[in-house]
Amino acid sequence: MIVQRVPNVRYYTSLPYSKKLFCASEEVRRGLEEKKAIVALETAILTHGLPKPINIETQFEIEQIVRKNGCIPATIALIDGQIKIGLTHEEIERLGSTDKQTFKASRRDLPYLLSQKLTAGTTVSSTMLIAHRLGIPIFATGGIGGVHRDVTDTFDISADLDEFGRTPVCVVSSGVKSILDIPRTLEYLETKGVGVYTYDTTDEFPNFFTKSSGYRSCGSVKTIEDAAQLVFNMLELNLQSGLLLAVPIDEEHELQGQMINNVIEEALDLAKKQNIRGNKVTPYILQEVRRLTDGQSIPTNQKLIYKNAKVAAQIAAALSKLQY
Ligand code: PSU
Ligand code: MN
Repeated sequence: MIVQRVPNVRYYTSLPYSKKLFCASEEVRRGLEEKKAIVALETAILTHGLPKPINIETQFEIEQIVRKNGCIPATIALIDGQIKIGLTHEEIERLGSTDKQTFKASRRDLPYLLSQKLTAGTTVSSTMLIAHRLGIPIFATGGIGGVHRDVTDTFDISADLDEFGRTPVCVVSSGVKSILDIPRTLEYLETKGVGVYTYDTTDEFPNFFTKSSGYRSCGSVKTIEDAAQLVFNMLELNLQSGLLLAVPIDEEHELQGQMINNVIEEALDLAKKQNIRGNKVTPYILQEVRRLTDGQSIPTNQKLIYKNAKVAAQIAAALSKLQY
């Protein structure tokens, strides 16, 4: 049966978006016109999540994986006051190697950073928003932001979560970072009407550095075809809210559970003592986790992103076959 297209499902339309502020690479532009499979990628991992020069290598590898699986990578960042979609190697190197602290662009920061002609890595919230403006419904990353464990004192809830509530993009990630409060994050997503599914044989919600958190997602998605159908339905229903597809890390790359939990506790404690606030919290904790694990968290972080990129690309390829 042919389902009637919903006219305002953005994926199907070539959108009018500000040519002044948005600049897609030739490859992405052509991909969009020809309705090729595209995977959006964020750059806050590059500017704030991983240390130099591993961050740059990792970004190149993620793009390679997306290509190998038949899709176009659309890496998104703010460069000199423009939103770039599809970066050159030079732009990735520049973003990943600037010495002075590069900006971290969340949804709220976009108008200001653009007005000041600045350069910034985009977080999950701003990357979702930009991907959606262009009609790209699949986005791969490591972990999304969420409700912080000390939320009752700090009110720290990532803007990523509200973005899921209002932007129809499927984010493929290893769940939320385990530095966060997982049950509260899941509750918050439920309130926002966001479906959370595990790409595995069970509905166990992953724990970023390890496979299981002890909490459950809304269900399990066992095949790429099912995942593509899920995204297709999100678009056809014109839900105007997103989906989180959580992909657990492969067992051979997991970190040891007790060790990583202790390290996270210590990093959180340090952040509190140093009075780290606002958008500095997540980068600070990730950096301390790296230091306290003697860098052991890095290969795990890379491996999970690579797996997410592969799964996202396979879903995007399958989704492009469902569209007509
Ligand atoms: N996951 C990682 N590393 C990161 C991030 C997520 O493994 O650097 C970034 C993402 O870009 C996410 C952001 O959107 O951290 C969340 O920041 P905050 O908690 O300040 O909202
Ligand atoms: Mn925050």
